[in-house]
Amino acid sequence: MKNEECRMKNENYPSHEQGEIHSSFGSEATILHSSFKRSDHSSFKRSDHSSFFILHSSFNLGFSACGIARADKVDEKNAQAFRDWIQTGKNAAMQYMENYEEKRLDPRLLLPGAKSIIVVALNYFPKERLADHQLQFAYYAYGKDYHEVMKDKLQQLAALLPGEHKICCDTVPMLDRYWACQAGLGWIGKNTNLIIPHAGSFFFLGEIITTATFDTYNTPMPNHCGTCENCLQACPTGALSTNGLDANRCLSYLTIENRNAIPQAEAQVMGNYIYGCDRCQLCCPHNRFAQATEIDEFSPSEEFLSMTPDDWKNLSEEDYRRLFKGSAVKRAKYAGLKRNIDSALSND
Ligand code: B12
Ligand code: SF4
Ligand code: SF4
Repeated sequence: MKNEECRMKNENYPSHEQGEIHSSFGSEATILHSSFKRSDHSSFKRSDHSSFFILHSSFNLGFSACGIARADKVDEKNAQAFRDWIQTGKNAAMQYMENYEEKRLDPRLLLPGAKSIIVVALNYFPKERLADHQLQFAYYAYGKDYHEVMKDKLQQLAALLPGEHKICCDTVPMLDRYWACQAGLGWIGKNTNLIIPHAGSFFFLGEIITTATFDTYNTPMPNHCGTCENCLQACPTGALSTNGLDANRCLSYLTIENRNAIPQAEAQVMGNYIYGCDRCQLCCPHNRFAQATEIDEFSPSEEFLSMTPDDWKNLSEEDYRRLFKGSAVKRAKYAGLKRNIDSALSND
């Protein structure tokens, strides 16, 4: 029933033509489809203030969506929501989230003279996936570390801009999803992820803060979650509520960022996920639009795809280093991944 309601919502999306930039949300969205062929754009000329030039260039670099917001303070409602999240300890032990609050809530403090924020999305939905009987990794961790891939592409995009700029992908205190909303890329779902219409949420976000100004800016779009609550129900730990996410209970936090034992209550319901968790995205009806990424760096290796529970159980530090060379999985460290494997296998 819930799914049905979402589907009906989807049918209310404005229609769009194949082979065109999806701009049917007007200034709300600047979303690129794979049907928009790279070769079609050779005639576009560079212009320092053309948002379309940036859009076209971002597509050629492999980004799936791009929008531009005016650089400004985070609005008071969202700034307060962020402060409340910290004050109520929902950031668990991620103390870095408490740092640089002033800059996080006003990106103009990150780059003097900042006028615009270009936000891009990079698809990571994998072509090949682990089979259901295998131990699971969140899709975002299948391939190479996204920070490197994103940084490299953002640098190429930024090289086309006049003036000063600052590149951001996780390493800078920014509210990525807030800015993606402001730049019209999508809406923030009840699972707290940024959802792109007709594409879903399996996207990384990145930004360029720039002193450049543009001829067109994007604006936020309405939320299309409707009455759906699939993600709230699918979360095995109750980490999600209509007030957002409590990292203390989130398996993504507990299996990646957390350096202590996984609390018993959460360990018992982690199922076969040993790194991150995608349950609140996999159940989302908007992710039925997900299409496999064309970014080669995000493809999993043969060795990774063929790992059996026994292979994971016997994983040596050397195996770990080989399997996850250049991968974001290094964040959990060998000891963290071993902890997760032991926890998941003890549930069998
Ligand atoms: C800390 C962090 C985590 C923590 C906490 C997650 C959380 N929900 O806050 C943990 C470790 C749990 C985590 C998990 C995951 N993460 Co993470 N994480 C971050 C990080 C570094 C900061 C997020 C943050 O600021 N949280 C604080 C809360 C309060 O902020 P917020 O959720 O963004 O909410 C604000 C806005 O959304 C705004 N808002 C709410 N509604 C609306 C509506 C409108 C119209 C507007 C304008 C704003 C708005 O209000 C809030 C307060 O300001 C970001 C990178 C970054 N710098 O932003 C990546 C990031 C959010 N993570 C990402 C990913 C991929 C994941 C996982 C999917 C990985 C996985 N599979 O295991 C999970 C998803 C879990 C989930 N349901 O959120 C991506 C998300 C991409 C996307 N499409 O949304 C990001 C953006 C990294 C990136 N650069 O791509 N993550
Ligand atoms: S990532 Fe998993 S544990 Fe965290 S909120 Fe989503 S479903 Fe719940
Ligand atoms: S984010 Fe949650 S509530 Fe929104 S459509 Fe997806 S599953 Fe439903």
